[in-house]
Amino acid sequence: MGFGFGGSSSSSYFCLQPKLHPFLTRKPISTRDWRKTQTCIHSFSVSYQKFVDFALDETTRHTHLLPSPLQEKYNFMKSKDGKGELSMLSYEATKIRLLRSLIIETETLQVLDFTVFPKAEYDVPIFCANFFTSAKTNIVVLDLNPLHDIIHEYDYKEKYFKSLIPLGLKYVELFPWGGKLTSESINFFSPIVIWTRFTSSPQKYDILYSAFKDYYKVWLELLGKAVKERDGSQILHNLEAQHRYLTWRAEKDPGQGVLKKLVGDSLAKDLLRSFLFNGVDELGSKTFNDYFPQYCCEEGTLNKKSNSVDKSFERRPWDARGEFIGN
Ligand code: BLA
Repeated sequence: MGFGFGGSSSSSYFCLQPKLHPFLTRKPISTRDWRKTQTCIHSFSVSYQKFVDFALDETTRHTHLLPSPLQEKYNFMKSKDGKGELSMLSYEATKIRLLRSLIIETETLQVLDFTVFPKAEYDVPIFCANFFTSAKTNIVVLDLNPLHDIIHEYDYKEKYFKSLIPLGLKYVELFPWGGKLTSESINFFSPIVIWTRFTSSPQKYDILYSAFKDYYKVWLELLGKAVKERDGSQILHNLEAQHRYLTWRAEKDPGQGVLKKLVGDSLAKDLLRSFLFNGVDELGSKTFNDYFPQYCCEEGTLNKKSNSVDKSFERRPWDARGEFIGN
C-alpha cells in the first residue's frame, strides 16, 4: 500500500504560531530531532474525536442511545508496536441496529470509520463516514449510502435523495471527485457522496467537519421521520440489502491492510467481521460470491486484488440534478 508508517515531514511545522487549530494535535517529532535542531518542530495531525462527539450528542437529542453488547469486548486496543491506539464505541437505539465508530491514532496516521446501520424495519440509508489521514494525503468518503438501487429504482431515490441534492452541491466544488472506483462502490454511493482526496490543511478539516455535521443532521432527520415497515417481505428485502452491504465492506474494505499491520491478521479479521461490519455472519447466509459473482475467478476462488476488477468513474457520475450519467 502506498503510505508509510515512517516520518511525517509534509505535516511538520515550524513553531511560531501561538494557538493551535482546534482539530490539530501537537506532537514533537522526536526528542533527538528537537535537540539537534534547537528549534520547535512539530508534526500536526487531525483528531477525529470531535466528529464522533458531535454525532453522539446530536443523536441523543433525537433518540435514546443504549450501549451495544459489543462495547464490552470492543473498546480500546493498542497496536502491536505499542505506539498506536484504536478506540471503539458502539450503541443501539429504537431505530438503530448499530452505531459504531473506530478511531485510529498512530504517530503517522489517523482514521475515522463511523457508520450507522438502521434496523431492518427501516429502509433509511446507511450513514457512512470514512476518513483516512496520513502525512501525504487524506482519503474521504462521506455519504448516506442508499440501501437500495438508486440508479434503477426511481422511487427510492425520490424518497430519500431528491431533497438532498442541494446539500450535495454545496460540497461538490470544495471536495473534487477522488478518482476511479469500482462499479460496486458506485452502486453503494448516493448522488450526494463526498468521495475525495486532499492534502492536509486546517481549512480542509474545517470544511470536512461542516460537511460531516450537515450530512449527519439530515440523516438523523430522515431516520426520525422513517415509519416502521410492517410488510414482512419488505423487511426481508431491507435485511438482505444490509447483509449485501456488510458482505461487500467486510471483504473489500481498503483499510484491511492497515488494520492487519496495526493489530495482526486475526485481530484485524475479528474487528472487521464482528465489530465494524457486525451482522455479516448473522444477518444472512449468502456469500460474497453469491452477491458479487463478478469477483469470482475461474477456479471458483475469490479474486482478492481489488484492482483486478476494473475501476472506472474517473469523474463524478451524477449531474447537478442528481441524475446518473455514468454510462
Ligand atoms: C481507500 N476507501 C478507499 C477508497 C474508497 C474507500 C472508495 C479508494 C478507492 C478504493 O480503493 O476502492 C471507502 N469504499 C469505501 C467505502 C465504501 C466503499 C466507505 O465501497 C462503502 C461502500 N479506510 C477505512 C479504514 C482504514 C482505511 C478503517 O475505512 C484504515 C484502517 C484506509 N482507505 C484506506 C486506505 C485507502 C483507502 C489506506 C487507500 C487504499 C489504496 O490506495 O490501496
